[in-house]
Amino acid sequence: MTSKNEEYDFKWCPGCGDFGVRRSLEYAVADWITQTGQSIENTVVVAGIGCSGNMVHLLEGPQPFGIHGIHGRTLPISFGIKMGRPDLNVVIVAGDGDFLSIGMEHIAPQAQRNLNVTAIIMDNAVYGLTKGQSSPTTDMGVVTPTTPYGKVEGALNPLDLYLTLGASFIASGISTKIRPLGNLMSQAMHHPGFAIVHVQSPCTTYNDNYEILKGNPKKGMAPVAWDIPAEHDPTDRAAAHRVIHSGGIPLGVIYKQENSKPLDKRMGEAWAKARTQSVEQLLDSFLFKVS
Ligand SMILES: Cc1ncc(C[n+]2csc(CCOP(=O)(O)OP(=O)(O)O)c2C)c(N)n1
Ligand code: SF4
Repeated sequence: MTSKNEEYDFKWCPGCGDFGVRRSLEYAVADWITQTGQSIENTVVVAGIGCSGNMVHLLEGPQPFGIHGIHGRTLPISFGIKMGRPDLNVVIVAGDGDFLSIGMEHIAPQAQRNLNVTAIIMDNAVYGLTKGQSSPTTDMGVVTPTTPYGKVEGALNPLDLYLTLGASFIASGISTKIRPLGNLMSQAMHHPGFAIVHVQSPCTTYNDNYEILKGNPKKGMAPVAWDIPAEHDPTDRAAAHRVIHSGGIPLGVIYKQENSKPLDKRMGEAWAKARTQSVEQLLDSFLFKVS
């Protein structure tokens, strides 16, 4: 994709949080181009399946490359891209259903590899595209089409999961704070390693939780989302753990591993050690020799 597909007829519902996330991503990609001097074609957006994944078709302005693959497989696709072209700025856009349910098994290996990509996860706590079924982040007890008597499982804490699995950069944002969210995405793109920006992006049709997140003083409702204080040291893993377990939704950079070495660097070092062999030597090494 190098030009916007005008014939693509998918539209987000009015007020969908993904509009804000898109704007933030456009700012972050523009910043990336200014700061690195790379062309827009050096950025590749790898999309999951869901309303959120449709972002790859709905970006405004200059277009990066884009891949709309299969449900839950943004990470393996990104892994393939980075193995072939480690120089590309790979950005994943996916929903909580795509990334944390069907796609969950891929997070641990890529975190351990420290794959150098940025994953932007739009969390609306439902499967939006398929009409509001419960997702891993839906709270226990919530009634959805797949949980008509209330969800019986607990809700996953994605930030805790990312920290446990070894992601080397973890940030949390909200779709209503467009510039701060764009700034988190920029930091994630510049981080050398596996960076996740987990975004609260409400679904106005199936789970409109804007008021819960932002609060409503007229109704005496305190916001659930809160800004991480400036004193927080994101390189301190124990402090990151405390932030995640402080309750509510912390907003800002939670964790950033110091001296993070991405997979492409490690691979380069391994290749440098590898012995070069001629075709004859290689074939010879497979021969079964009888002495
Ligand atoms: C293998 C496979 N299983 C199921 C589906 C159906 N499906 C499409 S999108 C989706 C969930 C989307 O939820 P989420 O990732 O949270 O994105 P949202 O639509 O909420 O942005 C599902 C289950 C599919 N497309 N492919
Ligand atoms: S169904 Fe929900 S997530 Fe999907 S476009 Fe509409 S508001 Fe957004």
